[in-house]
Amino acid sequence: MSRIVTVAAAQLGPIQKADSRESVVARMIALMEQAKAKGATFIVYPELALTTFFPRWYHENRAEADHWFEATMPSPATQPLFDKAKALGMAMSFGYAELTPDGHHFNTSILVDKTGKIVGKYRKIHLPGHVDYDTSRSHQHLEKRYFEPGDLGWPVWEFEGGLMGMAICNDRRWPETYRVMGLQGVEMVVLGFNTPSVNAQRGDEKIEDRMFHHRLSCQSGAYQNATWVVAVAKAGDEDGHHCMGGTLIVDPNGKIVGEIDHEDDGILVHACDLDATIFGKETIFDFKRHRRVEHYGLITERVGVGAPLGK
Ligand code: CDV
Repeated sequence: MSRIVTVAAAQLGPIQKADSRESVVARMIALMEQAKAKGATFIVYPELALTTFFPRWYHENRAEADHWFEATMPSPATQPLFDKAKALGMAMSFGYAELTPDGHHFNTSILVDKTGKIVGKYRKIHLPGHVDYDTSRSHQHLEKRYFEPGDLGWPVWEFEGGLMGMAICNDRRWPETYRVMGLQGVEMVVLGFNTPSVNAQRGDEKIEDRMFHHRLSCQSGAYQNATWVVAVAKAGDEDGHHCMGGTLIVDPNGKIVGEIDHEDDGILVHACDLDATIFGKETIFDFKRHRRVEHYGLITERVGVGAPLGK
């Protein structure tokens, strides 16, 4: 039986603060129709797909940020997206800010099957940035203020005939993200990102360097775990703050098989053969034969290192 998943990486161009959820959902539906026309059966949208990247905006009163969050999913504004996905028989994944019934805030992604049912949820674990307003930065990145670290780990799901996992933006830079899923046999990791093209703490860093780190992270995660990686950007200028693009799909050999070269709404479609993961999983990255867990204790015992010698 064929194990091809034809996936559409659905990049969103900028979303301004003033843009409504309804207007964004209309753009997502337009991308879904394009994806369907190109033969995709699974569409992946970015992190915090429904709104601007609001953690760049500081609210003294944290609760004032709650209007960026969804208290239900589907919500009235996203119901048309779920309806369209069901009508087209399209599975999907997208990110949003989640407010739970008991008042917790997460940066969340979901997996939705072809019938429109939510079958998987992931809450972002590696939250970058800071809690308080930071005058030393060129811009704010307040994810640690507005979100709690995810509490669901990195499960994988049987989905679309394979083993699927999710991550969100900064997670893609951490080998632990992929390895925890790799140890469950993951065959495709889907993730969305909002990456400012300027490093708030290092203004001379070039966008080329930031793209290099993005590709390096996704490619190494794919290769070292013999998995497909689908990474989807929200790109372009949001109210004067620029996010880089770089939506791409990486094969289980770590090679980029396609990349979007603009910063607008657009799709990248690729027929991903899940059986292409088997060779790596049975040879160089056959974890059960080659891993030496007796030497890995520090990975979970210690969070970080002290100051380097000489400081
Ligand atoms: N949304 C993110 O997690 N962005 C981070 C930035 C702040 C470095 C990223 O890793 O792309």
